[in-house]
This record gives sequence, structure tokens and C-alpha cells, in this order.
Amino acid sequence: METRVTKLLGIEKPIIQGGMAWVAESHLAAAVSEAGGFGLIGAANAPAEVVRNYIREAKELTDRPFGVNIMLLSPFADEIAQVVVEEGVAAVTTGAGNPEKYMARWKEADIKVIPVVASVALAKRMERCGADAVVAEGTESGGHIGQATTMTLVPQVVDAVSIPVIAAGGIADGRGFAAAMMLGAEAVQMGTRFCVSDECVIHENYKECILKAKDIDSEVTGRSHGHPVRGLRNRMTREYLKLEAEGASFEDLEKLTLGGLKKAVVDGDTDHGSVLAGQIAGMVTKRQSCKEIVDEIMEQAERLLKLK
Ligand code: TUI
Repeated sequence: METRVTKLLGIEKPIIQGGMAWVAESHLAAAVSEAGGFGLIGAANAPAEVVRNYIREAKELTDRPFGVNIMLLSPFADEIAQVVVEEGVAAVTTGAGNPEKYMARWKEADIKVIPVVASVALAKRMERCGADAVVAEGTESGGHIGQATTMTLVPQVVDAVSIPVIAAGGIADGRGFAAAMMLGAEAVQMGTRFCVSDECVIHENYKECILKAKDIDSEVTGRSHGHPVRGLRNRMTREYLKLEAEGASFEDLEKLTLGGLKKAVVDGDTDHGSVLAGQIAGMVTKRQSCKEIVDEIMEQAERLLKLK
């Protein structure tokens, strides 16, 4: 399936893997790119040299293009913005902020720039600054989220900009893919489904939580301090939401989530850690390789879209 996004990124299939913090490392990114999609390394809060090593590792694992997601709240964002130039990555996506100050440098280095946006206003601004595409990410997503749903955000962003739009949030199969295309998207970005892929190196307990999750098992913590984050309900989110409802301070709430993602992803402590996942976790029920995931979604979507 060819779209402006497949041409932009030099890929066969318009499926991008989300640059998930602590989850999206070199093996996952390389496996998705090898499957014909576009893999991303999630820089999250990692130091620049750790990200550089991930990039070099991914280069060893695949000759296909892959990218890096830069989480703009990271204290290392400035350094990582330079590392991607030095390492010549194919594309950069950004999250949780406005990447404007880096755009000229990335464009000069011929890096494709694809900011993740949660509003029409930021999408338009990114287009004006020279973005090659945007990911319109709905509130169904896991992790740090905006307010609009994928169903409402994607067509409004599509109408507002001329650059290609990639839909994210609540997409995990061929039906979601086809629906996103109907809304005007030219690719999808998925996170939660790739978390349970064979190549994803996260702790088994984390994968089990996603596989067992039902439709309404995610919660949003942090709304009161302006950084809403979606993850699966557990002991930590229950405690967090209780304290948040009682008006606890940002500092007290932070104590509950500090290091929480590492706790869940690396140590497998899914009671006290942050098990970030999207609302679609309820539909993610099987373990497969990245190739099986990508092929199954494309097959189903092409049938639905009557391209086959
Ligand atoms: O960034 C994400 N998802 C993430 S980042 C992350 S690590 C983290 N953990 C706790 C708190 C904060 C970050 C886990 N998941 N997705 C992309 C995304 N970007 N979603 C929403 C946004 C966004 C929101 C507001 C982008 C820009 C924005 O406003 C920027 C501006 O200046 O107008």
C-alpha cells in the first residue's frame, strides 16, 4: 500500500511503531522496520549516549530505515537532538512538547521530522515550521496524552494541514487501520500491540497485564497537574487517583510514579509500577512476531478497503 508516508519514509507498509518510553529499544525498532513498517527508538528520559548506542545497535540489526522519538520533557532532549544528526537517523518524531527550536537543524541534516500533536493548532504550527508529516495522537493512547479522541482529532488535523497525517491512539488491528484511512490518515502509529510482540524485550509481567486487560481497564493519572498519563489500573493508579481526588500536591503524587515505568518494564513490578498502555489493550490478546502483526493488519485492512 503506497501513501505519501510510505514514500516519505521509504517503507512498504504504512505502520509506524510508537516510540514508547523504556519499551521501544533497538530490537523492537529493528524488527518493525524489518517487517516493512517503520520502527522507532524511544529516547524517553535516557541519556544521549544510551540513545546513541540504541541507534548503533539498530543499525547492526537492520539495513532498513528507522527513527528516534524524542520526548521533549527529557533533560537530555537538547543532546539527543544533536545525536540524531550525528548518527544520520532517517526520521525523528517528537512527543510531549513543541520541537520548533530543533527543526531547522534536522531539516538541514535531511532528517524527516514528524512531530506528535494532540491539537489542530500545534499541527498547523508544525506544518509552518517545515514538518514533513504529523502524528495526530488521540486520547485513547497509552502514556502522556491530549484531550481529543482519535476519531475527532484525525479528520480535523487532516482538514487543517496539507502534509500527511499519521493516526495514533486506539488502533491495533486492520479495522482500526482501515478506519484511520477513512478519516484521511496516510499511516497509523501503534504502541500497545507491539508491546506484546515477541521481539519486545519488556518484562513478561507487563505483557501479561496487556494480554489480560479488558476494555475499561486503563486509568488516567496526573490530570490535576497538567501531565495526564494513561496506563493500566493497578495498586499504584488506585492510590494515585485517591490522593489526587483528595487534592494531594504534585510532589506527593510524583513520589508514587517516580521510576514507575522502569519498575514495571524492567523489574516486572506491575502492582507498584506504571503499566502504560492504551485503551485498545482490551483487544490485544495474542503474542506474535512483529512481522505477523504487520502482515495480519495489512491483510485485514486491504480486504476491508477492497484493495485486494
Ligand atoms: O509523548 C507522548 N507520550 C508519552 S511521553 C511519555 S514519558 C512522560 N511521562 C510522564 C509525563 C510526561 C511524559 C510517555 N508517553 N505522546 C505524544 C504526545 N504529545 N501526546 C500528547 C502530546 C503533546 C501534548 C501537548 C504534544 C504537544 C503538546 O503541547 C505542546 C505545546 O507547546 O503546545
